[in-house]
Amino acid sequence: MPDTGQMRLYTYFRSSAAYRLRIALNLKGIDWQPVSVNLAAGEQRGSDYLAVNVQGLVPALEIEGGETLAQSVALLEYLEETHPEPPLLPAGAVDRARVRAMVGLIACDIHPLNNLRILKYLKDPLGADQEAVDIWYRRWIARGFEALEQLVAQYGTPDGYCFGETVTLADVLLVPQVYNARRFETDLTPYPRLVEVDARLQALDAFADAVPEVQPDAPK
Ligand SMILES: N[C@@H](CCC(=O)N[C@@H](CS)C(=O)NCC(=O)O)C(=O)O
Repeated sequence: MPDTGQMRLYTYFRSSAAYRLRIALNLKGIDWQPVSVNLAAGEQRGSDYLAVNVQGLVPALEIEGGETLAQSVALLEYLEETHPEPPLLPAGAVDRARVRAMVGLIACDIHPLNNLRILKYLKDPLGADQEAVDIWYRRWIARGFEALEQLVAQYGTPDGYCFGETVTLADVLLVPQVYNARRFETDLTPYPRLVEVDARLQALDAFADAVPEVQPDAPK
């Protein structure tokens, strides 16, 4: 594509990994444009998209200058380094590690187990029915959220977010994961702090504008 100096996000309205990037791009006030990859139609496995991201996963981000990068957490870190305002990591090394631990809890220990290709594989060839897949899905959210609830109780503040008083990368990952949890009817009553922080975040424009249902590729 010609270089317009604008970032392009390869996204799908329902992809929670792409949702993270939509939030971060909005928070940082970056001018970006969506390029839709229809995961339900399998476009991520087509040769056009594989030329963009060899893994066949969204998101991918075409940066100013035309290079394309992949992996949502690497992309979030890239944005943090190149567009430091507003910061999405705290100042001290220990605090940054704590926020990154929350990010890892979601990005490494919940999300990959519940990805579309994993759910499909559970059904075929492994033979799980939809009920078993739903149980699997909710189990890994519950294991992660039980721990995250405690971390947010420890490091969040009563009127703040996952970590302290300002929005961090932990919040950028929390909201899409709570969205997924609700979509699969996970019981969230054991995680009152996560629900509270999620509601506070959703009231912010950067988060509201990133919601799957308001994306141009969402079904009308
Ligand atoms: N670790 C990757 C995961 C990306 C990922 O799993 N993306 C999902 C959507 S949320 C996807 O493209 N799935 C397509 C598929 O499973 O075929 C990241 O954080 O970017």
